[in-house]
Amino acid sequence: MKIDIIGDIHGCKVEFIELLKALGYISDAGVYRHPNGRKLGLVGDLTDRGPDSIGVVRMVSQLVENGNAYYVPGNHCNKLYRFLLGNKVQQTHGLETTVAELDALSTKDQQCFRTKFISLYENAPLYQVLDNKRLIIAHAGLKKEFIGQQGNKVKTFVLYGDITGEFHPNGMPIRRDWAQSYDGDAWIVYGHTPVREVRVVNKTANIDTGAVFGGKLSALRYPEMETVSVESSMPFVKEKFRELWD
Ligand SMILES: [Mn+2]
Repeated sequence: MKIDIIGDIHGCKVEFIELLKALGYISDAGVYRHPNGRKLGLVGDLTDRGPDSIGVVRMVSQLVENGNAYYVPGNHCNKLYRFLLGNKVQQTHGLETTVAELDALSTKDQQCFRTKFISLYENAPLYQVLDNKRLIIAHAGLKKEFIGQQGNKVKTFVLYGDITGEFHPNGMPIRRDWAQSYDGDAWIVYGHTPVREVRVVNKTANIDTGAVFGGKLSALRYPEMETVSVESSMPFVKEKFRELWD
């Protein structure tokens, strides 16, 4: 199978469309598809912080419904889902921007968005195993021993990464670099932790190049393992890129 896996979009709809075009996707009245039948893989965190979270969800929802995309949820998707269910969640870390977009919609459009997103989220697996188990997409990655497993430990890992429960002095959660010890046969393609360039370690690829923090929106073309990126129009936020910490 041929698939273009795209990292965390976070409401950057303009960059998303530009990347789809750069990858050769064509729009038929706003519905994107690839003339050679390539599929999209979306590793979650569609919303929050960027300018058009609702527009990105609408596009992805349609792509998944038409069978042109595989989607797995990220931690921001999980939080928006809990918000839409009516749970008490803190409107911070970018959720406040998505909620502001929602508040600006008519009641009917709010209901429509809610139904769409809940359906997208509930129909998504924690991670997708593709191409005869040769490729896995998961928001924050997956350890070899979790492949084929479900449950809360796996859910926490795919949503938040290999966290310790401790924090850096700047308030960011400590995340272990699980990719360094990954020795599985399947490629694990993931996002969640912004890096300046797509980072390949063992058979893992971090494709979150920080679009919403002024980096790039990137796609990894599988099986070619080529990267295609577009520059972000957002202001650069140096402290969001761990490799740039002093
Ligand atoms: Mn994330």
